Amino acid sequence: MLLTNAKIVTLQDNQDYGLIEDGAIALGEEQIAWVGPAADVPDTYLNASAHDLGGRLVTPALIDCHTHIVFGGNRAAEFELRLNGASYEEVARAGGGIISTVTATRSATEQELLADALTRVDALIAEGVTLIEVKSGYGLDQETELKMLRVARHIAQVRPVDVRTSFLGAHAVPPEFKGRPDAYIDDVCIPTLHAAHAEGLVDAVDGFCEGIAFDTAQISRVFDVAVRLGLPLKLHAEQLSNIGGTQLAAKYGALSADHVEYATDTDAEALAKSGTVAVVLPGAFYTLRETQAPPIQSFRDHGVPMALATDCNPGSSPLTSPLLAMNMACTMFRMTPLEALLGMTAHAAMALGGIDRGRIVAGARADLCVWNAQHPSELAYRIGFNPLHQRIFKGSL
Ligand code: DI6
Ligand code: FE
Repeated sequence: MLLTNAKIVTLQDNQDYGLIEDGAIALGEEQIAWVGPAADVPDTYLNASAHDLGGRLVTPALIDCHTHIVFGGNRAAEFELRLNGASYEEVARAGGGIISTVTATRSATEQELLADALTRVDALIAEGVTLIEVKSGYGLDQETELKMLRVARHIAQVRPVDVRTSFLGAHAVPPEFKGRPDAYIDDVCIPTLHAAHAEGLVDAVDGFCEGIAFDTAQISRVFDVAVRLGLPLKLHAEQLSNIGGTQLAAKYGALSADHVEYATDTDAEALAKSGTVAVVLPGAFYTLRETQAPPIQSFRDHGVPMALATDCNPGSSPLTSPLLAMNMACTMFRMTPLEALLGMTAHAAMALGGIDRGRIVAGARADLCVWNAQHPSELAYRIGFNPLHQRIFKGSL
Protein backbone atom coordinates (compact mmCIF):
# COMPACT_ATOMS: atom_id res chain seq x y z
CA MET A 1 0.00 0.00 0.00
CA LEU A 2 1.13 3.54 -0.77
CA LEU A 3 0.05 6.34 1.59
CA THR A 4 -0.15 9.55 -0.42
CA ASN A 5 -0.96 13.23 0.11
CA ALA A 6 0.60 13.24 3.57
CA LYS A 7 2.50 15.79 5.61
CA ILE A 8 5.09 13.53 7.19
CA VAL A 9 6.82 14.09 10.52
CA THR A 10 9.73 11.68 10.07
CA LEU A 11 11.72 12.60 13.23
CA GLN A 12 14.68 11.32 11.22
CA ASP A 13 17.12 13.13 13.48
CA ASN A 14 16.63 14.89 16.81
CA GLN A 15 17.21 18.42 15.50
CA ASP A 16 13.78 19.09 14.02
CA TYR A 17 10.56 17.40 12.97
CA GLY A 18 12.07 16.15 9.71
CA LEU A 19 8.96 17.39 7.85
CA ILE A 20 8.13 16.27 4.32
CA GLU A 21 5.37 18.62 3.13
CA ASP A 22 3.92 16.56 0.28
CA GLY A 23 5.05 13.07 1.11
CA ALA A 24 4.30 9.42 0.48
CA ILE A 25 4.98 6.26 2.48
CA ALA A 26 5.15 2.78 0.95
CA LEU A 27 4.14 0.10 3.46
CA GLY A 28 5.71 -3.34 3.26
CA GLU A 29 4.45 -6.39 5.16
CA GLU A 30 4.99 -4.92 8.63
CA GLN A 31 7.73 -2.42 7.85
CA ILE A 32 8.01 0.94 6.13
CA ALA A 33 9.39 0.12 2.67
CA TRP A 34 10.01 3.67 1.50
CA VAL A 35 9.34 7.26 2.58
CA GLY A 36 9.97 10.53 0.75
CA PRO A 37 8.51 13.38 -1.30
CA ALA A 38 5.55 12.44 -3.54
CA ALA A 39 7.56 13.50 -6.60
CA ASP A 40 10.24 10.86 -5.86
CA VAL A 41 8.13 7.70 -5.37
CA PRO A 42 10.07 4.84 -7.03
CA ASP A 43 8.32 3.12 -9.95
CA THR A 44 8.01 -0.14 -7.99
CA TYR A 45 5.50 1.46 -5.61
CA LEU A 46 3.46 3.38 -8.18
CA ASN A 47 1.27 0.33 -8.86
CA ALA A 48 0.54 -0.28 -5.16
CA SER A 49 -2.99 0.52 -3.98
CA ALA A 50 -2.95 4.20 -3.00
CA HIS A 51 -4.54 5.56 0.14
CA ASP A 52 -5.01 9.35 -0.01
CA LEU A 53 -4.54 10.94 3.44
CA GLY A 54 -6.06 14.26 2.35
CA GLY A 55 -3.01 16.32 3.34
CA ARG A 56 -3.16 15.14 6.96
CA LEU A 57 -0.23 14.95 9.33
CA VAL A 58 1.51 11.58 9.80
CA THR A 59 3.79 10.82 12.76
CA PRO A 60 5.29 7.64 14.16
CA ALA A 61 2.70 5.92 16.37
CA LEU A 62 2.90 6.81 20.06
CA ILE A 63 4.72 4.59 22.56
CA ASP A 64 3.82 4.61 26.26
CA CYS A 65 7.11 3.41 27.76
CA HIS A 66 6.17 3.49 31.48
CA THR A 67 2.84 2.19 32.79
CA HIS A 68 1.45 0.18 35.69
CA ILE A 69 -1.74 -0.36 33.70
CA VAL A 70 -2.58 -3.80 35.18
CA PHE A 71 -3.98 -3.42 38.72
CA GLY A 72 -7.03 -4.20 40.82
CA GLY A 73 -9.47 -1.59 42.14
CA ASN A 74 -8.76 2.11 42.15
CA ARG A 75 -7.65 4.75 44.64
CA ALA A 76 -10.32 7.41 44.38
CA ALA A 77 -10.80 7.16 48.17
CA GLU A 78 -7.09 7.94 48.71
CA PHE A 79 -7.41 10.85 46.30
CA GLU A 80 -10.14 12.15 48.54
CA LEU A 81 -8.00 11.58 51.69
CA ARG A 82 -5.15 13.55 50.21
CA LEU A 83 -7.52 16.36 49.32
CA ASN A 84 -8.50 16.36 52.96
CA GLY A 85 -4.89 16.95 54.01
CA ALA A 86 -2.94 13.66 54.09
CA SER A 87 0.33 13.50 52.12
CA TYR A 88 1.20 10.69 49.65
CA GLU A 89 3.91 9.44 52.02
CA GLU A 90 1.57 9.53 55.05
CA VAL A 91 -1.01 7.51 53.12
CA ALA A 92 1.70 5.01 52.09
CA ARG A 93 3.10 4.62 55.62
CA ALA A 94 -0.42 4.11 57.02
CA GLY A 95 -0.84 1.00 54.84
CA GLY A 96 -2.82 2.75 52.14
CA GLY A 97 -1.23 3.75 48.90
CA ILE A 98 0.48 1.02 46.91
CA ILE A 99 -0.45 -1.62 49.52
CA SER A 100 -4.19 -1.06 49.09
CA THR A 101 -3.76 -1.75 45.36
CA VAL A 102 -1.73 -4.86 46.26
CA THR A 103 -4.68 -6.17 48.28
CA ALA A 104 -7.12 -5.50 45.44
CA THR A 105 -4.76 -7.02 42.83
CA ARG A 106 -4.18 -10.18 44.88
CA SER A 107 -7.91 -10.81 45.20
CA ALA A 108 -8.76 -10.15 41.52
CA THR A 109 -8.89 -12.98 38.98
CA GLU A 110 -6.83 -12.89 35.80
CA GLN A 111 -10.03 -12.25 33.84
CA GLU A 112 -11.00 -9.33 36.07
CA LEU A 113 -7.55 -7.76 35.86
CA LEU A 114 -7.55 -8.12 32.08
CA ALA A 115 -11.03 -6.63 31.62
CA ASP A 116 -10.12 -3.70 33.85
CA ALA A 117 -6.77 -3.09 32.15
CA LEU A 118 -8.39 -3.18 28.70
CA THR A 119 -10.59 -0.18 29.52
CA ARG A 120 -7.39 1.80 30.02
CA VAL A 121 -5.50 0.21 27.15
CA ASP A 122 -8.36 1.18 24.84
CA ALA A 123 -8.00 4.80 25.91
CA LEU A 124 -4.30 4.71 24.96
CA ILE A 125 -5.05 3.05 21.61
CA ALA A 126 -7.67 5.70 20.88
CA GLU A 127 -4.91 8.32 21.03
CA GLY A 128 -2.57 6.41 18.73
CA VAL A 129 -0.50 4.18 21.01
CA THR A 130 0.80 0.94 19.44
CA LEU A 131 3.32 -0.14 22.10
CA ILE A 132 2.78 -0.18 25.85
CA GLU A 133 5.25 -1.05 28.56
CA VAL A 134 3.51 -2.75 31.50
CA LYS A 135 5.04 -3.31 34.94
CA SER A 136 4.25 -5.83 37.62
CA GLY A 137 4.65 -4.70 41.23
CA TYR A 138 1.17 -4.82 42.73
CA GLY A 139 1.43 -8.51 43.60
CA LEU A 140 4.56 -8.63 45.78
CA ASP A 141 4.08 -12.37 46.09
CA GLN A 142 5.04 -14.91 43.47
CA GLU A 143 1.54 -15.94 42.48
CA THR A 144 0.24 -12.41 41.96
CA GLU A 145 3.36 -11.05 40.26
CA LEU A 146 3.12 -13.88 37.70
CA LYS A 147 -0.62 -13.27 37.34
CA MET A 148 -0.03 -9.59 36.54
CA LEU A 149 2.63 -10.40 33.95
CA ARG A 150 0.43 -13.03 32.27
CA VAL A 151 -2.36 -10.45 32.05
CA ALA A 152 0.09 -7.97 30.51
CA ARG A 153 1.09 -10.52 27.84
CA HIS A 154 -2.59 -11.34 27.26
CA ILE A 155 -3.33 -7.70 26.32
CA ALA A 156 -1.35 -8.07 23.09
CA GLN A 157 -3.42 -11.12 22.12
CA VAL A 158 -6.75 -9.35 22.34
CA ARG A 159 -5.86 -5.84 21.15
CA PRO A 160 -3.86 -4.56 18.13
CA VAL A 161 -1.00 -3.35 20.31
CA ASP A 162 2.45 -4.58 21.37
CA VAL A 163 3.36 -5.03 25.03
CA ARG A 164 6.76 -5.01 26.75
CA THR A 165 6.77 -6.22 30.33
CA SER A 166 8.94 -5.06 33.22
CA PHE A 167 9.29 -7.05 36.42
CA LEU A 168 8.83 -4.61 39.32
CA GLY A 169 8.95 -6.97 42.29
CA ALA A 170 10.97 -4.31 44.13
CA HIS A 171 8.08 -1.83 44.15
CA ALA A 172 7.04 -1.87 47.82
CA VAL A 173 7.48 -4.00 50.91
CA PRO A 174 4.31 -6.10 51.36
CA PRO A 175 2.58 -6.06 54.79
CA GLU A 176 3.74 -9.61 55.64
CA PHE A 177 7.37 -8.38 55.36
CA LYS A 178 6.85 -5.02 57.09
CA GLY A 179 10.19 -3.78 58.44
CA ARG A 180 12.06 -6.63 56.70
CA PRO A 181 12.77 -5.32 53.19
CA ASP A 182 15.94 -7.43 52.82
CA ALA A 183 14.07 -10.62 53.60
CA TYR A 184 11.42 -9.66 51.04
CA ILE A 185 14.10 -9.09 48.37
CA ASP A 186 15.83 -12.43 49.09
CA ASP A 187 12.85 -14.66 49.82
CA VAL A 188 10.23 -13.33 47.40
CA CYS A 189 11.45 -10.76 44.89
CA ILE A 190 14.49 -12.63 43.53
CA PRO A 191 12.91 -16.12 43.41
CA THR A 192 9.87 -14.59 41.68
CA LEU A 193 12.10 -12.91 39.11
CA HIS A 194 13.62 -16.32 38.32
CA ALA A 195 10.17 -17.90 38.00
CA ALA A 196 8.78 -15.11 35.82
CA HIS A 197 11.85 -15.20 33.58
CA ALA A 198 11.59 -18.98 33.21
CA GLU A 199 8.00 -18.50 32.04
CA GLY A 200 9.12 -15.94 29.42
CA LEU A 201 7.19 -13.17 31.14
CA VAL A 202 9.98 -10.61 31.62
CA ASP A 203 11.40 -8.18 29.04
CA ALA A 204 13.13 -5.88 31.57
CA VAL A 205 13.65 -5.47 35.32
CA ASP A 206 12.63 -2.33 37.20
CA GLY A 207 12.73 -1.17 40.84
CA PHE A 208 11.46 1.66 43.04
CA CYS A 209 14.51 3.29 44.62
CA GLU A 210 13.03 5.58 47.25
CA GLY A 211 12.86 6.23 50.99
CA ILE A 212 9.39 4.61 51.13
CA ALA A 213 10.57 1.63 49.05
CA PHE A 214 14.09 0.19 48.50
CA ASP A 215 17.60 1.61 48.84
CA THR A 216 20.40 1.29 46.31
CA ALA A 217 21.95 -1.77 48.00
CA GLN A 218 18.64 -3.65 47.86
CA ILE A 219 17.99 -2.65 44.24
CA SER A 220 21.56 -3.71 43.36
CA ARG A 221 20.88 -7.24 44.55
CA VAL A 222 17.88 -7.48 42.18
CA PHE A 223 19.84 -5.86 39.34
CA ASP A 224 22.72 -8.33 39.78
CA VAL A 225 20.29 -11.20 39.21
CA ALA A 226 18.79 -9.44 36.18
CA VAL A 227 22.26 -8.95 34.69
CA ARG A 228 23.00 -12.66 35.13
CA LEU A 229 19.74 -13.46 33.34
CA GLY A 230 20.66 -11.07 30.53
CA LEU A 231 17.70 -8.78 31.17
CA PRO A 232 17.84 -5.01 30.60
CA LEU A 233 17.22 -2.64 33.51
CA LYS A 234 15.03 0.35 34.32
CA LEU A 235 14.67 2.25 37.59
CA HIS A 236 12.19 4.56 39.35
CA ALA A 237 14.77 7.04 40.60
CA GLU A 238 14.76 10.36 42.40
CA GLN A 239 10.97 10.80 42.32
CA LEU A 240 10.46 12.13 45.88
CA SER A 241 14.06 12.56 47.07
CA ASN A 242 17.62 11.90 45.89
CA ILE A 243 19.04 8.66 47.29
CA GLY A 244 21.37 7.75 44.45
CA GLY A 245 19.05 5.84 42.13
CA THR A 246 20.05 7.72 39.01
CA GLN A 247 23.75 7.05 39.63
CA LEU A 248 22.90 3.40 40.22
CA ALA A 249 20.93 3.19 36.96
CA ALA A 250 23.85 4.78 35.11
CA LYS A 251 26.38 2.46 36.76
CA TYR A 252 24.40 -0.57 35.56
CA GLY A 253 23.89 0.90 32.08
CA ALA A 254 20.11 0.81 32.55
CA LEU A 255 17.83 1.58 29.61
CA SER A 256 16.15 4.33 31.58
CA ALA A 257 15.93 6.23 34.85
CA ASP A 258 12.34 7.29 35.41
CA HIS A 259 10.71 10.27 37.20
CA VAL A 260 14.09 11.90 38.06
CA GLU A 261 12.59 15.09 39.53
CA TYR A 262 15.35 15.23 42.17
CA ALA A 263 18.19 14.31 39.81
CA THR A 264 21.13 16.73 39.82
CA ASP A 265 23.39 18.03 37.10
CA THR A 266 25.96 15.37 38.10
CA ASP A 267 23.23 12.73 37.72
CA ALA A 268 22.42 14.04 34.22
CA GLU A 269 26.09 13.77 33.32
CA ALA A 270 26.14 10.13 34.48
CA LEU A 271 23.03 9.31 32.43
CA ALA A 272 24.61 10.85 29.34
CA LYS A 273 27.76 8.77 29.81
CA SER A 274 25.86 5.52 30.18
CA GLY A 275 23.41 6.28 27.35
CA THR A 276 20.48 5.96 29.78
CA VAL A 277 17.20 7.64 28.81
CA ALA A 278 15.55 9.99 31.32
CA VAL A 279 11.82 9.20 31.38
CA VAL A 280 9.77 12.12 32.65
CA LEU A 281 6.31 11.46 34.06
CA PRO A 282 4.32 14.68 34.38
CA GLY A 283 1.13 12.83 35.36
CA ALA A 284 2.65 11.81 38.71
CA PHE A 285 4.19 15.25 39.24
CA TYR A 286 0.78 16.80 38.63
CA THR A 287 -1.23 14.37 40.76
CA LEU A 288 1.14 14.60 43.74
CA ARG A 289 1.37 18.37 43.28
CA GLU A 290 5.15 18.14 43.32
CA THR A 291 7.01 21.40 42.99
CA GLN A 292 10.48 20.27 41.94
CA ALA A 293 10.48 19.69 38.19
CA PRO A 294 13.06 17.36 36.60
CA PRO A 295 16.26 19.13 35.44
CA ILE A 296 15.23 19.36 31.77
CA GLN A 297 17.84 21.98 30.87
CA SER A 298 20.55 19.84 32.41
CA PHE A 299 19.38 16.80 30.41
CA ARG A 300 19.46 18.97 27.26
CA ASP A 301 22.93 20.35 28.03
CA HIS A 302 24.35 16.87 28.55
CA GLY A 303 22.50 15.34 25.61
CA VAL A 304 20.43 12.91 27.69
CA PRO A 305 17.55 11.57 25.54
CA MET A 306 14.24 12.40 27.24
CA ALA A 307 11.24 10.09 26.97
CA LEU A 308 7.77 10.81 28.22
CA ALA A 309 5.05 8.46 29.48
CA THR A 310 1.71 8.36 31.28
CA ASP A 311 2.94 6.31 34.31
CA CYS A 312 -0.69 5.10 34.26
CA ASN A 313 -1.26 3.77 37.81
CA PRO A 314 -4.07 4.00 40.35
CA GLY A 315 -2.19 6.08 42.92
CA SER A 316 0.10 8.77 41.60
CA SER A 317 -0.97 9.01 37.96
CA PRO A 318 -4.44 7.80 36.95
CA LEU A 319 -3.69 9.10 33.47
CA THR A 320 -4.57 7.37 30.20
CA SER A 321 -3.90 10.22 27.79
CA PRO A 322 -0.46 10.38 26.16
CA LEU A 323 -1.48 13.65 24.48
CA LEU A 324 -2.24 15.23 27.84
CA ALA A 325 1.12 13.96 29.13
CA MET A 326 2.75 15.76 26.20
CA ASN A 327 0.88 18.96 26.98
CA MET A 328 1.82 18.71 30.68
CA ALA A 329 5.49 18.12 29.84
CA CYS A 330 5.49 21.32 27.80
CA THR A 331 3.50 23.51 30.19
CA MET A 332 4.91 22.25 33.51
CA PHE A 333 8.43 21.11 32.56
CA ARG A 334 9.01 23.56 29.69
CA MET A 335 9.84 20.81 27.22
CA THR A 336 9.32 21.85 23.62
CA PRO A 337 6.55 20.26 21.51
CA LEU A 338 9.32 18.56 19.48
CA GLU A 339 10.86 17.11 22.66
CA ALA A 340 7.42 15.96 23.80
CA LEU A 341 6.79 14.18 20.49
CA LEU A 342 10.26 12.59 20.49
CA GLY A 343 9.55 11.59 24.08
CA MET A 344 6.43 9.66 23.09
CA THR A 345 8.03 8.11 19.98
CA ALA A 346 11.76 7.74 19.20
CA HIS A 347 13.04 8.27 22.74
CA ALA A 348 10.32 6.07 24.21
CA ALA A 349 11.53 3.32 21.86
CA MET A 350 15.08 3.83 23.19
CA ALA A 351 13.79 3.54 26.76
CA LEU A 352 12.46 0.11 25.76
CA GLY A 353 15.72 -1.08 24.28
CA GLY A 354 16.17 0.83 21.05
CA ILE A 355 13.67 -1.28 19.19
CA ASP A 356 13.15 -0.42 15.58
CA ARG A 357 10.33 2.10 15.71
CA GLY A 358 9.53 5.65 16.72
CA ARG A 359 10.78 7.29 13.50
CA ILE A 360 9.44 7.18 9.96
CA VAL A 361 12.35 5.68 8.04
CA ALA A 362 12.64 2.76 5.65
CA GLY A 363 12.97 -0.49 7.59
CA ALA A 364 11.21 0.77 10.73
CA ARG A 365 7.99 -0.83 11.92
CA ALA A 366 4.99 0.59 10.05
CA ASP A 367 3.27 1.86 13.19
CA LEU A 368 1.90 5.29 12.30
CA CYS A 369 -0.63 7.90 13.38
CA VAL A 370 -2.63 10.04 10.98
CA TRP A 371 -3.83 13.24 12.66
CA ASN A 372 -6.36 15.91 11.84
CA ALA A 373 -3.70 18.56 12.30
CA GLN A 374 -1.66 20.96 10.19
CA HIS A 375 1.51 21.04 12.28
CA PRO A 376 3.06 18.69 14.86
CA SER A 377 3.08 21.39 17.56
CA GLU A 378 -0.73 21.03 17.68
CA LEU A 379 -0.40 17.60 19.29
CA ALA A 380 1.11 18.97 22.52
CA TYR A 381 -0.75 22.29 22.35
CA ARG A 382 -4.36 21.25 22.75
CA ILE A 383 -5.80 20.14 26.09
CA GLY A 384 -8.31 17.30 26.26
CA PHE A 385 -8.84 17.01 22.53
CA ASN A 386 -8.04 13.96 20.44
CA PRO A 387 -7.19 14.78 16.81
CA LEU A 388 -6.39 11.17 15.83
CA HIS A 389 -7.83 10.31 12.41
CA GLN A 390 -6.36 6.84 11.94
CA ARG A 391 -3.85 4.53 13.58
CA ILE A 392 -1.73 2.15 11.51
CA PHE A 393 -0.43 -0.92 13.36
CA LYS A 394 2.06 -3.32 11.68
CA GLY A 395 1.29 -1.83 8.29
CA SER A 396 -2.50 -2.31 8.61
CA LEU A 397 -5.08 0.45 8.77
N1 DI6 B 1 6.21 5.47 41.49
C1 DI6 B 1 5.00 5.88 41.17
O1 DI6 B 1 4.69 7.00 40.89
C2 DI6 B 1 4.11 4.74 41.18
N2 DI6 B 1 4.99 3.68 41.50
C3 DI6 B 1 6.19 4.15 41.67
O2 DI6 B 1 7.14 3.43 41.94
C4 DI6 B 1 3.03 4.90 42.18
C5 DI6 B 1 2.35 3.61 42.43
C6 DI6 B 1 1.15 3.77 43.29
O3 DI6 B 1 1.01 4.75 44.06
O4 DI6 B 1 0.30 2.86 43.21
FE1 FE C 1 5.93 4.29 37.74
